[in-house]
Amino acid sequence: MRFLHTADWHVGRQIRGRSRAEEFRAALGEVVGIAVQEGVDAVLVAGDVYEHAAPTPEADALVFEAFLRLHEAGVAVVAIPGNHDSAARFEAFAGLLRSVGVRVVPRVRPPAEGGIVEVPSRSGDEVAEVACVPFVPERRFGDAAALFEGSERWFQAYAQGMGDLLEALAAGFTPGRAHVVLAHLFTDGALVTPGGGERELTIGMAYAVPPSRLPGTVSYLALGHVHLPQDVRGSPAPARYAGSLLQLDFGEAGQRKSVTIVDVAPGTPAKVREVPLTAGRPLADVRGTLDAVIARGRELGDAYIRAFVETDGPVPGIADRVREELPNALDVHLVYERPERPDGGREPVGSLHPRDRFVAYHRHHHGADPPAELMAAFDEVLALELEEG
Ligand SMILES: [Mn+2]
Repeated sequence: MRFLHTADWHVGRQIRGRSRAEEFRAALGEVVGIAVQEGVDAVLVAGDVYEHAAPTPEADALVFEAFLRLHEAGVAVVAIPGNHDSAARFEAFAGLLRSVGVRVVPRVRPPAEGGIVEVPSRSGDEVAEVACVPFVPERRFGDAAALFEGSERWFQAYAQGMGDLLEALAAGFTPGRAHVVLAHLFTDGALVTPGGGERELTIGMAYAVPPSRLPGTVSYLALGHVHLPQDVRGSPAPARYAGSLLQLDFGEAGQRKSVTIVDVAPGTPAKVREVPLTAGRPLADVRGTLDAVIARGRELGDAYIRAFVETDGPVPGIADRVREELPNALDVHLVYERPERPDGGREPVGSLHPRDRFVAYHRHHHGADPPAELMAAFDEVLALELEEG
């Protein structure tokens, strides 16, 4: 049987306040087109369908349109919520969506209680099984006692718990059928950017499952959560992050997006193939003098641009100038030598209090401390934020 594996749609995401609805419409249209052209039996959506837990009607319309078009083409869908989605909302829609061939598994369930979904082939003579692991919030794995045992222990408990959960689900498969796992989770060592780098090591990501704990008896693991399309290194069975539909932010600038076509058969590892997506507008970093940035920006057509303009010091109005010339320039930063700190070191931004981090941010981007009224507004927002926890 053949599946199309996609993930991390994040429908409803904007960029610097600009709508990307048309790009989502085009990219989802591309996904439907590939599913039809490849003659897949089902599309697997590995979570983060929406950007927000309470999506706008516009985002809903885009997702429902894609589901409906797949249904009309005779392609089934299996979908799970990611950390951006509301499981409760998915639960509310599950029955309705089922009537258009979309199987939603909103929460982790034992195999016999809906945790494993049967997917018949379009020809009707085969059935594959898809074990579903929606995103499990980290806090669910930390009971009160774990809170007092230090964070390392807690992360280990998460990895252990997720490993056990995957094993228990895999044990529920019916022998003689093709077995697939559909999960929204982070695996140890996944690359957030093509070269890896410091973004790999943010706090949330310590809640990772070691690839060696993924079940080795399945044909394929269709994963979501990491936006760079990639195979999972060190997994005992073929496993892959399909990646997002669009370059969602400048951290994903230049990334090639794709869907994965997966051929599965009982008892054998899947054959996996990447099909590129081209619908979204590219995101690009442009660096140089004012003239060079403008010239390069013009060459980039409809790409969203983050500009780094090299100057000798602060130049009032230069950002407006760049935006006038390049309507797609979303961020404009000035790059010039800052006076060194007395101790000659760089500011360890990651370890500072939010207030100090904001000051460091402002100094970095504007070459000066924030004005008093801005600081007062920041304090007000910070106080609210702390109150809400
Ligand atoms: Mn995501």
